[in-house]
Formats: sequence, C-alpha cells, structure tokens
Amino acid sequence: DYRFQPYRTGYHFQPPWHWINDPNGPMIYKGIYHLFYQYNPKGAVWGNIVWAHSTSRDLINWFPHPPTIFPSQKSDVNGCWSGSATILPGEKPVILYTGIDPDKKQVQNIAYPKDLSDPYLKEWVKSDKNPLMAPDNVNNINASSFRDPTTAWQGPDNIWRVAIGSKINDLGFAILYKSKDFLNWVKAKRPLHATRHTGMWECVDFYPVATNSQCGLDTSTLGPNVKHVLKISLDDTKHDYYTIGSYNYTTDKYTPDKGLIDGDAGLKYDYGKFYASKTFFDSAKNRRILWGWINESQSVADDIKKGWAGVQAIPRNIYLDGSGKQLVQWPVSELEQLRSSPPVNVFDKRLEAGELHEVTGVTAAQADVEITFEITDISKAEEYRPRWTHAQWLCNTKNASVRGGLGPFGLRVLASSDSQEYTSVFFRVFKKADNKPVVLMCSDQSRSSLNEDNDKTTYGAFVDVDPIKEKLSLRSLIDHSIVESFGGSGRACITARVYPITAIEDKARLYAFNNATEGVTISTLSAWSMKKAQIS
Ligand code: DQQ
Repeated sequence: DYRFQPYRTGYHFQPPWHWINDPNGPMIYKGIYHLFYQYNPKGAVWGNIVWAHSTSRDLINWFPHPPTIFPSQKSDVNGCWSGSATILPGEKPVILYTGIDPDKKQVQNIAYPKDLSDPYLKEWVKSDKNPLMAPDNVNNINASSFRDPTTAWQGPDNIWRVAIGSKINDLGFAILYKSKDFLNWVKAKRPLHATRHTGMWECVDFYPVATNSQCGLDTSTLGPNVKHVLKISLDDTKHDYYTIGSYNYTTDKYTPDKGLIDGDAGLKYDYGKFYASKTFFDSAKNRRILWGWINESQSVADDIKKGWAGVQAIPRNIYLDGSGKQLVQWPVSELEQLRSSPPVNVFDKRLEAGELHEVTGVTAAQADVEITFEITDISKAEEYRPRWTHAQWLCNTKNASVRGGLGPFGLRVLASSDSQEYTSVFFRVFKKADNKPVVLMCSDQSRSSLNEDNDKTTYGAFVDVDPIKEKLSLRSLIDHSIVESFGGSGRACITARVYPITAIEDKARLYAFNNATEGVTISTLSAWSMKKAQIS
C-alpha cells in the first residue's frame, strides 16, 4: 500500500519515490549547494540510471530540479553512472562522469553548465569530444571495471590529475589520468595506488586534510601540514574504507602511513550501511563535507511495495583527528536548526544494573539524541582478550542482551513499549592486561523488527577514546527507518536501516539502558524532537 509510509524520512534526503544510490558531484557554486545522485526515474530497483539533481542553501532543506545528466550521447547511451565535480579556475564547474557506451563499455565523459549565470546550474551540456577516456587495445583497461572519476586536482606544474577506480582480477587500483586542458587526458604509466585482494574500487575519493586544524582544504592543496586521504568503496563488501597517507606529486604515488591497513581490514568511514560516499570542499565555510548513500535493509519485494529505496546520510563535516591516525565525522551544524527547543534533558543520572529509563516528551521516531556517560573506575570491566580484534564479531557475540561489567549501556531506539521491537546502540568497555580501556561501540539490529525479511546484521567498531579521561559520548540521529550513530565525538560511526512493524510514528519509544552488572552514570542526555526538513 503506497499510502502507508511510516518509513519515509523526516530530515534525511530522499526523493518522493523510486530508487536512489550514490551521491554524485557534490559542490557549492555561488552560495548554492548542489547534490546530484544516481536515480532510477522508473522504479524502486537499480536501473535506467540518470543524475537527479537538488539544490540547497543549508545542506538540509532541498529544492528538486529535473535530472541533469541522462543518456543522450553514444558515450552514455546505456547509463550515466557516478562521477564528480571540479571547480576550474574562474569559478567554472565541470563534471566528469562514467557513461556506459553502446558496447556496455565504461568510459569517462565531461559535461559543462549551459549557463554560468544560473546559480542552480539546471542545464548541462556534454562535450562532443566524449568519451575523453576509454578502454582500448593499447591501454589494457578492463572495460567493465573502469568507473567513477574523482574530483580532479591540479599540481604545482599546472597539470590536472584525476583518478578512476578499476581492477584486474582481485587487484584493485586507481588509474591516474593527466591533462593540461581538462579535455585531452593521457593515462599515467602507474596507478595512483593499488592493493591486492580488494577487488573493484568504486567511487574512489582522494583529498588533502590539514594536520594542524579541522578546516577543510581545497582538493589541489599540497604542502607542509597536509596529509592525503584515499577512500575506496569495495564492491565485494559494500563498505567505504580509507587510509591516511602521503601524496608525492612528482611521482604521482600515494603511500598510506605505516600502521594503516589498505582494504577490508582497514578503517571504515562508517561501520554500518554507508556506501559510495564522496566529499567536497565547501569554500564558503572552509570545511570538507562527506556525503554517503545509506542502502536498504529491506527485501527487494518490500522496496517495490513501498515504491522507493535508498536515502542519503546527513552530510558530515570530516577532518583529521588530533592523533593523526583517523578521521572524525560530525553532522553539519546546519542540522541543528531542525531541533525543537528546548530539548528533554537528563543530568547526572545513575543507571542501575539492568535499568531501562524511558525518555519521554520527544517524537522518538524523528529525533536527535546526545548522551554522555561518565566512567571513573574500570576495575569492574570485563577483561579484553587479544584475539577479539574484530569489532563486528564481538558485537554479535556480545549483543545487547549479554551482560558485562561495564556495558552494554547506551540507547534503545525505535522501540515498542512492549519490548518486542527495538534497536540498541551501545558501548561496552573492556580492560586490557595493563588496565588500559578498550571501547567497543555496537549497533544491534537483531531485535529491530518482527519482519523476518529484513537484513538485521549487527555492526560494531572500536572507538579510540579513553573513557576515564573524557566522557564517553554517543549521538544518534533517528529518522523513522534510519539510525545514524556517532560514537566518541565522531571517531566511530555506525548507520543502520531498521523497519519495525509496531514501533512506528507515535508508537516508537526512546530509552537509555544499562544492561551491565554494574551501574553507570549518565552525565548528560539531551533529546530533541526534529522538525521536518523541506526536501521534495
Ligand atoms: N554505482 C554506480 C557506479 C558505481 C556504483 C552505478 C557504486 O558508477 O561504481 O549506479 O554504488
């Protein structure tokens, strides 16, 4: 029934209906934010892919425009797949994207705004030189694995570079192309970076981060106090992984920092559902912003029944952590305009062992919740075993119903009052042999819905914080079928899609819980009902 729509979002981006996937070409132009995204204009499953387009002044409220890039040339007749925007000198945006040609080969095309005086950039024109990059007999490019051009960057030698994801067997890599004029591109001899056993690299993203500030950097920035981030979306696992490293523009090689792992065992932007993400430099506010696609947990049949599939995560400010070892992500502050004030607050509350504390007075199906816990003593924490290196496995083994010394404690969201359905986002603190703490964050979907057709995978991440030295914080953005969570002030993120049958709309409940054998103190809890954003 198309009219029964309890799972549509209140403030996460989604079009009125049909399938969406990757965010494409995000940028700011003349003070207007642009979001393009992969869209099927004909249905709730992937196919017939075009670039849909919306614009915004604040990254939260959006105005829809007709699709901008759709099949119209030989070089994209079978689909307009992912790509990125680059702002050329003189404030001239261009888009590079992957087209699927008549032979189903993946090729790279360019499009320009028709009218630069239109801040909404509603119409785009494709070059008749397309495709600008294509697999051929000489370059040895795998024609079914050559896609998703990055935002281009310009070296001090004035030459433009762009990276494009590819693979040969299970060797994943980013092909590098160079150009003087942005039109004639020459493939470099060596890839920007390659890693064995990773498979196809989709939606590669490559950008500089500052080592001494949280400000974002323009994509071409090089120099001291600058590191680079390489993000790859692994088709085989459907997660976004990144490393931090150094980029040498004379050799055009990227080298991850020592101790960071490339690929599947490495760092993830988000340990839940979050894929094919892309950043852009917001020159108006000097920050780098991350967009990501939150894919579905419902069955294809249920997607078709509800008439839509996929949403975009709340754009996140992204910057290097003080440790230099990882990135930190935090929802853009513009989101806070949707918080109804005042929040419901709880201060200095002891949660006894086994206690469930209901937070009333908020719209629990559409809320923003921040909670901090104070931990003064880890002597009662469970001992951490060195072989517990896989966070997701640990969260599955020790789910929300398994009692430990310090944890599980956290939020129970989209919960029914009879405890039949609920999603648990929580921490568990362990202690190592030397008494150093290990913090695990979990998002446990196993009880999220009575509908057995949903994917209810539980997700987990280690959070690099010392809960004795700083308060242990969790923020969850709850939006009907989305639970987007940030642990340790954005050092670990886990996004989940949940489809409760009974815990919907005003029947959804919100709780803080402590299922440990010891008490824990909530230092602060603030919960805001969220207003609806204007989206479509
Ligand atoms: N989605 C696009 C591709 C990309 C994939 C097609 C990632 O360009 O590799 O819709 O989700």
